[in-house]
Amino acid sequence: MSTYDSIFKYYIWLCVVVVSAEKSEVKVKIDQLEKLILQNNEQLLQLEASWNAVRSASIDQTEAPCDTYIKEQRSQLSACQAQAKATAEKLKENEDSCEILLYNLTSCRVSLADREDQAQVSELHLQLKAKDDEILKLRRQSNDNLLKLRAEQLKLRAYDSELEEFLPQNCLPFGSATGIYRIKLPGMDTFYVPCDARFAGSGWLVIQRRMDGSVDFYRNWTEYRTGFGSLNGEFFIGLEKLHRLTAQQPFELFVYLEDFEGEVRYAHYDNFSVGSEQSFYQLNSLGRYEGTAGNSMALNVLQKFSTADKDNDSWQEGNCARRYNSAWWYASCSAFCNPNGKYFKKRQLSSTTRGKGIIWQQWHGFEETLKFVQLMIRPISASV
Ligand SMILES: *[C@@H]1O[C@H](CO)[C@@H](O)[C@H](O)[C@H]1NC(C)=O
Ligand SMILES: *[C@@H]1O[C@H](CO)[C@@H](O)[C@H](O)[C@H]1NC(C)=O
Ligand SMILES: *[C@@H]1O[C@H](CO)[C@@H](O)[C@H](O)[C@H]1NC(C)=O
Ligand SMILES: *[C@@H]1O[C@H](CO)[C@@H](O)[C@H](O)[C@H]1NC(C)=O
Ligand SMILES: [Ca+2]
Repeated sequence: MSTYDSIFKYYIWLCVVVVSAEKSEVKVKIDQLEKLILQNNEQLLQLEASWNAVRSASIDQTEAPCDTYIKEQRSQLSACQAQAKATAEKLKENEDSCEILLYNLTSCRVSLADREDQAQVSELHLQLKAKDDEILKLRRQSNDNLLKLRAEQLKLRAYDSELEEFLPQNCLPFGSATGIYRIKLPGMDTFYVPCDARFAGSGWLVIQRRMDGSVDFYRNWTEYRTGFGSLNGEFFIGLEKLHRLTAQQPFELFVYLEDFEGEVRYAHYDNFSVGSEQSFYQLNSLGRYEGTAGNSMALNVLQKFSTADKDNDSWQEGNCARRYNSAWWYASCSAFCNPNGKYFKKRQLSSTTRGKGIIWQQWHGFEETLKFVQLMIRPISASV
């Protein structure tokens, strides 16, 4: 009897851990089992009682004829034994079904645990989904921000181009600063120019410089129109820019010269202006000369610009630009200057290179070349 009790205890303990639905199902089965076992108990008790009754009866009837009596008792006993056997079989059946129930309960628990895992997994799925949503939201936000940024960049560019209109038109506003600055002329993109306050006061805009021979100045019309070289070193600003600059307002020109002995001289003109490409960038005016190097540009006034591929000089027989490896407002080549000539690293020229170097005829003639040249311009109002 006590083994079944402990089985029931175990069942009850198991039932506690099972979810309510399964719990009630199991409880019904347990109730049925309980009833069965109670019935068995009663039957067993009855058997015991009737066995005891038979035993006392047999003791009471010792005087009855023994043989028949014993026979009767034996058949009764075997009937009892059969009944006991049947009862034992029933109990065994119950035991088996209890085992099955136990097994089912265990698998029930296992599947419950599985479901718990699944719940955890689906919880993770939910969390993942939430993260995905968050990422999507962030992506949208960052896209929005990108669009906003682009809009701001466009605005900035618009402001920039508005600001460009307020950029200086020459080096005057940069005062005594020496450096490379951005300027803006009407109808033209902004561009950079060197401003130089070292040689002749402040506000000078450098338009040409020779200093070491690092840049080839024997170039064609297109290149002289556009300009070339390095703003930090040797360069030519370009005829179109020269025209646009000097068409705006009157400019003065300062030619700074240095020879190989380190001597410095200058030529200053007070009304420098260059015509448009239609006039072949004619040197419209120079104004009055003043200086220490001599007026070697005098004959260039009202001359067109000439390059090796565009002969606009007044020399009928040939091209001065080709003859002197250069490009300039040549007249008939003689009595001139040649700031764009070939750079020689020594002063003295030979008979074959005569006039082909950086010449300032009124100072060193045709046979000697210069070490450093810088042409600069400045609005006339500044010199007052
Ligand atoms: C045990 O589970 C099996 C299959 O799930 C079922 O067929 C059987 O009836 C169950 N037995 C009991 C005693 O609950
Ligand atoms: C001018 O020179 C540049 C550089 O050498 C060259 O690319 C261009 O074709 C030349 N232009 C003409 C018109 O010869
Ligand atoms: C400067 O030269 C231009 C011609 O290019 C002339 O019209 C102007 O009057 C000159 N200015 C002065 C101050 O001489
Ligand atoms: C300038 O040079 C070009 C090209 O060589 C030529 O066609 C034109 O006639 C010249 N103009 C003058 C005024 O010399
Ligand atoms: Ca010619």
